[in-house]
Amino acid sequence: MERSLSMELVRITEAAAIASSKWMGRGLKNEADDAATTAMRTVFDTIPMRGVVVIGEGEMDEAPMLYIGEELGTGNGPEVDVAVDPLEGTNIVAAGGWNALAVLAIADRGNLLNAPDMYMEKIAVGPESVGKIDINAPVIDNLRAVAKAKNKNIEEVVATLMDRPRHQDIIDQIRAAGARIKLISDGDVAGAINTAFDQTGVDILFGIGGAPEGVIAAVGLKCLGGEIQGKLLPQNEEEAQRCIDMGIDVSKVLMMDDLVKGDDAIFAATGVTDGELLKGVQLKGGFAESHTLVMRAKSGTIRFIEGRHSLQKKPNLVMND
Ligand code: VTB
Repeated sequence: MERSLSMELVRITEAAAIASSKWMGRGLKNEADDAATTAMRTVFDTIPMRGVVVIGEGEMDEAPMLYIGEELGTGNGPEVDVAVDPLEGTNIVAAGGWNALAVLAIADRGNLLNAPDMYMEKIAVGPESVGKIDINAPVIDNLRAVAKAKNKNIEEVVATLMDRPRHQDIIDQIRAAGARIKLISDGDVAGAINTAFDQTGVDILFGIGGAPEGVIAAVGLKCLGGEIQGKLLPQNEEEAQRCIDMGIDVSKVLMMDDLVKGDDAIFAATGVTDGELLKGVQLKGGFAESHTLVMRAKSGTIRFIEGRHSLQKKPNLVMND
């Protein structure tokens, strides 16, 4: 896969983030999502690649979503799997909260797990703790392992997880272990990626979120040399059957290479609202400023890119009501 595709992905997530940022705090999550999706698709179709969406937002008849099986790109260039979440955190944008991202990952064709849209239990850590965690182990063991790997006391370790009643048991176990917690309202892709950056102050992600988000986070953590483990959690017969049809044994822990094979993969995320790692889009005087993280697993290069975009010259980024 050409490394120049990294910059093309930046253009795509920047466009999606800018378009959706207009909806920040307006209580209209679908509008924010549509704006991101439309912008993402428009820019995608100018990029030289033969992409197929393997992780998207729905089935074909649910347009305008970027649907699973949709072909993206000009139809020339490398054959890639595409995982998209045009707006990771629609509720966040609607409320003007923290850590909404426009996010995208690509890998060589066939290398991303075609994760069904169901829940996944996850545990994720940054590079120091790789190989030390086990999703099947008690919470306290994982906290101790991370503390040791990062040369911290357990009281200094910060776990992050989404604020959900289903996580109460994990929260209780973290508290009993003496570690600290950062609850997030939504957005466990950011939660997982943040574990690989000291400045975010989080060491480990626990909890149950979307499986597609788990695969996207896995690409990011592969680029960062971190680790995520996942277990699919079908909620009913139909979901259980879907896993069987896909040949996935739900009792099996999905490790990094099950989620994303090999290392020819690229991850890009642009902040829509402010987060610990990326600032959100700032709109001022006819310009939009964007903050993007782009990474390539093969080279391990991590770049933070700041963009300044003239909305006059890029009218397609300006959404009309
Ligand atoms: C999860 C999580 C996402 O939405 O899918 C969540 O992975 C939905 O969870 O990052 P609930 O069913 O508990 O609301 C996000 O937070 C945002 O898309």
